[in-house]
Amino acid sequence: MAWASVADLIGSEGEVALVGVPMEAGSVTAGRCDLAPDAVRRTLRRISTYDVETGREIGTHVHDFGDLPVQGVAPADGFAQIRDAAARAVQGHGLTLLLGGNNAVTRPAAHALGIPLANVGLITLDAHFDMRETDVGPVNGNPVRCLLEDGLPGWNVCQIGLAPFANTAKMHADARGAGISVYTIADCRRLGIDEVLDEALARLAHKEALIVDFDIDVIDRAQCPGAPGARPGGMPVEMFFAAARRLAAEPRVRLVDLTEFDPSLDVADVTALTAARWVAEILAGFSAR
Ligand SMILES: [Mn+2]
Repeated sequence: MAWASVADLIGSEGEVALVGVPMEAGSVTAGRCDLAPDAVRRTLRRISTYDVETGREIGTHVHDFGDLPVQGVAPADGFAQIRDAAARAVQGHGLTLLLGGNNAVTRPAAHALGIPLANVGLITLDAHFDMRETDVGPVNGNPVRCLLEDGLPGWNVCQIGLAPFANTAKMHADARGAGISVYTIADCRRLGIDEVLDEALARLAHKEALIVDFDIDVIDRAQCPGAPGARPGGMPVEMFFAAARRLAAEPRVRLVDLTEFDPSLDVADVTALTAARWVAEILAGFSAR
């Protein structure tokens, strides 16, 4: 008997929305993150809907909006298109998954909720602050600084998984100065991801809606070769999965993105299978709402 795969849950209607955003332009190091939505959709065929650890099937169906035509489009030029497509998805669905593409997609994602940024909470799982300067315009290395400049209060931001020797003192100082809550990868190991998420969700308890940026480069590079920014010493992949499930179960989380997966760098489908399981974890979390 053929097994049911997560790919079977994806079609033209569902409680959850999926939008592919194959944007690559604006990456600090040019690559092929534009190939990621296709690679993830293909790999979902290899992910069963059954979770042996909980004894539950994923029952959530996914409305796939397809891919936006943003290949080769610079983040500044794709901003309104991504924001508006994500907004349409958010309106009719409890949760929207944006499949990047590079990390520049997080800025339009935050604008897609249709509420003032003052009421939006942003959680990032990312090795980086994404606080590069914005004088070059929006790129994959500065969505958080762009959003601060757009009016997102730093107090609304929790950044989880920052890696040593992968950021600058100025980015760190600016994040602290803006009031951003920062958890390094060592904090995640010391406290455990559940405690870190408890603290982050408590801090954002009064925000009307939350978005989560899952930059896959937060994961240890040995477990995530298909992410140009991943480094040795990063987040263990099981922590990443646990965070995905936990955050997707939180009803105020309205949108999650998965960014920085470059299939052209992948080895033995490690990162494709990780990204596809991330989708399963998100759906399992959502099913528990
Ligand atoms: Mn990032």
